[in-house]
Amino acid sequence: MEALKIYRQWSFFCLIMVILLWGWTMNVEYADAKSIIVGGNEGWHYGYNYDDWVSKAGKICVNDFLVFKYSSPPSSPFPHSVVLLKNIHNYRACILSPGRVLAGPTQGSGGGYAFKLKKHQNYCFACGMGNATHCNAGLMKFCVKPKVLAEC
Ligand SMILES: [Cu+2]
Repeated sequence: MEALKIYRQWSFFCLIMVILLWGWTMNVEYADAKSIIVGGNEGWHYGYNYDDWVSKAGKICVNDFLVFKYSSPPSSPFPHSVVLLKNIHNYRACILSPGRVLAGPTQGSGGGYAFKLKKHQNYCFACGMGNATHCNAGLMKFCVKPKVLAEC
């Protein structure tokens, strides 16, 4: 009888530990997700060095959101967009066409356009406007590889 009682107490203890551990790991996975405004106070505009910005942006992690903020055409004569480039070669040469347009000129106003970094992989972004001049001369391009959660 005594052995059964100890066994029951022990299994109850184990169950509680599993629940606590599960709660803790879930917390680790979701509590740290941040929204990072691309360019900080500068936002997403022509002539700001986004390679430089991303190198100083601090830890960018899997599940974080990158938020692109830029004004819409009526209030801004220089519309912007957000393109997810196909690879790092296309980033270097500003080749936009095989990329995917994530947000058009009207999607950067208000809270901005948020993109979730779901995986531990390289993501390269550029502005798709002006026949790639915003990407080339305007420096509106950068790549980021979000850190795995264990490193965040
Ligand atoms: Cu642009």
